[in-house]
Amino acid sequence: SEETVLARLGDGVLRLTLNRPDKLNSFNEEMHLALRAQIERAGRDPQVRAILLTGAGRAFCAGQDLGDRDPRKGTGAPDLGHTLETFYNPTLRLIRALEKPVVCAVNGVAAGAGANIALACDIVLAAKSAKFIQAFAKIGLVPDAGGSWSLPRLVGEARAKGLALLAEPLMAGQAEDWGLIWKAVEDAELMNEATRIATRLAGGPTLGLGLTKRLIQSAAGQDLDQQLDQERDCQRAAGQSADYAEGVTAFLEKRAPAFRGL
Ligand code: T3D
Repeated sequence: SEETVLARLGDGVLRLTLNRPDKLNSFNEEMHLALRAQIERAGRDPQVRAILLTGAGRAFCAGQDLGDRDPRKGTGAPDLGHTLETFYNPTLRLIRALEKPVVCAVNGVAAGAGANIALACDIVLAAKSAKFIQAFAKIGLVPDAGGSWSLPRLVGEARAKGLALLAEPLMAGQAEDWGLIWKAVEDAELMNEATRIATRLAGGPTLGLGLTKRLIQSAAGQDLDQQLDQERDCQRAAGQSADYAEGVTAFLEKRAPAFRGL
């Protein structure tokens, strides 16, 4: 059968494409496991220095494949707590814990868990025609895939509640204005721009970038003293990297640094 996640490694960037376009790249179990395996590989493989996540066809991802949840099949109410714990939550945790940048190119509609997986990524670009929909309320569910956590942090409680309770589409441009995502770009430019950013990150000081990601993510859960302690520890580690020595040397020699991710 066709691969549910296409993976291609080049220039240090692992490009992952959700690939169930007929179902708007909605998640079935196979796609969950394929995506998870690729993110785990990214963590292990030193050749991978950034991830670029996108979708095939006209959508980014429509969240859970509701065909796999058809109540008319008479199998009784599913245990969605179990499916979150088994499928969505591990992927969310992996994206956040990966000490390498994850760029998301939202090429079309991102709905339900599809929207929230995009929002878990480190740099989110979206095509201007793309929209974000917290679709859960339309079918009686709650925001998942980290959405109830990331939305209020990204846009504040008023907008988070508006998005989650009303489940109306938010266009990419508005998402940028609200600080939900990094940038909305012209549709025709999306993949060029996302590739440019991911390639630049992949050529960066990977250890320092990974520690930077960790620090920014820690901030909301810590007070200033704790954060200062963590900055001290991370800076100590960064200061021992070969890329730091290269960065300073290149500066003093007035040339571009050649980071190796070490
Ligand atoms: O279950 C658990 O494990 C708990 C976890 C839940 C996480 C979740 O994500 S819950 C939320 C699930 N997602 C949704 O509720 C979104 C459903 N989809 C839509 O609302 C719309 O499709 C979109 C707004 C995303 C796009 O609308 P539009 O008009 O551009 O396209 P369309 O015509 O609705 O969809 C095109 C096809 O994709 C269509 O199939 P067809 O008629 O061509 O055979 C449609 O049924 C299919 N499709 C779209 N989304 C899903 C889907 N098929 C299965 N599951 C989907 N989520």
